[in-house]
Amino acid sequence: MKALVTAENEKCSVEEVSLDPPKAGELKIKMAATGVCRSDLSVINGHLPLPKPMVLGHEGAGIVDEIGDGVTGFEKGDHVVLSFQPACGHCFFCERQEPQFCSVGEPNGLMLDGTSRVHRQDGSDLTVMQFLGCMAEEAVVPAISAQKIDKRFPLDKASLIGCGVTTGVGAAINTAKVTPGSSVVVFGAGGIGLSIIQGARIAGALQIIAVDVADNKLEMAKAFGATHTVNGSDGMAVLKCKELTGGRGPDFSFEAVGIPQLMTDSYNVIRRGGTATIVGVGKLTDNVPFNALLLSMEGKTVKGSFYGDLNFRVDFPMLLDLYEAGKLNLDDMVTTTYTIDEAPQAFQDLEAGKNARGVIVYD
Ligand code: CXF
Ligand code: ZN
Repeated sequence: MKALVTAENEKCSVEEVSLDPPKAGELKIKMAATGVCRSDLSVINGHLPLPKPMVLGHEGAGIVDEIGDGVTGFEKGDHVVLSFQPACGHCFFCERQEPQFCSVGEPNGLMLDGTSRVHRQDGSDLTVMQFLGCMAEEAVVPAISAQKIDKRFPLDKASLIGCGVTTGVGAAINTAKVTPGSSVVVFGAGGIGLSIIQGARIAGALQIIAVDVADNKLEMAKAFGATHTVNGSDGMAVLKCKELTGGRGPDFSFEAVGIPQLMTDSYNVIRRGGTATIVGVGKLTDNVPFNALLLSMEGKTVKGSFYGDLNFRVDFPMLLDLYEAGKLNLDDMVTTTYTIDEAPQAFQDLEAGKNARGVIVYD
C-alpha cells in the first residue's frame, strides 16, 4: 500500500510499504480521508521531535476492514473517526474524565505493545504518528483510538473531527467555556483558528475578532462566524482589538498558531479577569515570559488546551450531530482534496496558507 513517509531530511514522499495484520486489541482501517494538519508538518520539519522514518497522519476517518483478537464493539464495515489520543478508560486521567491525557502509552511511533506494523520494502520498521499513521491507504490502529460513527456522515468531512475541528471547537466550548454575549479574539485563522471561531459562534459569543496576516484567511474567518477582522501584519493587532472591545479588551482570546509573540499578545489583549487559551503548539525550545507584577494584579487566566479537552467517545458523535444540524460548517472547511500521490503538494499548499483544510482522499 501507499503511505506518506517523512525521513530525516525535512522532506516527505509517498512510499510503497507493507502493513501487518492487526494484533490483539487492534483494528485495520481502510482509510477514506486524512486531513493535512500543521502538526504533520511539524514532524517533517522537526519542530515535533518524533522518531523517523515515520508514516504521517493523525486526522482520519475510514472503514473497519479487519479486527484483532479480543476487540469488541466493532464489525467489519463500521465507519470510524480516529482519535490521535487513545483512551483506555481506566488510567488515572480516564477515570477523572480527562481522556485527552490518557497515559496508556507514549506516542513514540510504535504501537501500544512497543512494536511496529508498517515496514519498508527492505523489511525495516517504520514508525507511525500518534499510534495511527493514517496518511496511508490502510492503517492498523489501537481499537481504543477508534470511534464508531453513523454511516450517513460523509467520511471526508468526518475526518476533520479527528484533530483540527475538535481541537478548535473544544478549545472554545470545553477549555475556555466561552459564554453567550461575550467578546472573543482569535489569533490565527488556519484550520484550528477557524474551528475556534466556529466554537465561539456556537457558544453564543457576540463579537468574534479574527487576527491573521493573510487577507484570504480573514475572508474565510468571516464565512465561519468572525464579526470583525484585523490584519496583524503592522504589529498593531492588540491595540486594534482593544479599540474594538470598548478599550478594555475581549473576555476571551485564543492563540492558534504556536508563535510565542502571539501567546504574549493573547495575554495582553484580554481585559482584566479575562481568559487567554493557548491552542497553538510551539517549539520545545521556545518559552513565553509573563510579567511578575501584572499576572496577579490583572487577575487573568492563561490556559493550555490539548485536543479541545475532549472526550472523543461523546464529542466526535456530538460534533457530527452539530454538523448535520447546520451549526458546524465542515463542508467549507474542506477547501481542497488530494490523492495520496499529491500529498507532498498538500503540504506545500499548507505552508502557502492556501486551504482552510486540505484533505487526502483514497479510492
Ligand atoms: C498535535 C499535538 C501534538 C502531538 C500531535 C498532535 N495536535 C494536533 O495537531
Ligand atoms: Zn493535528
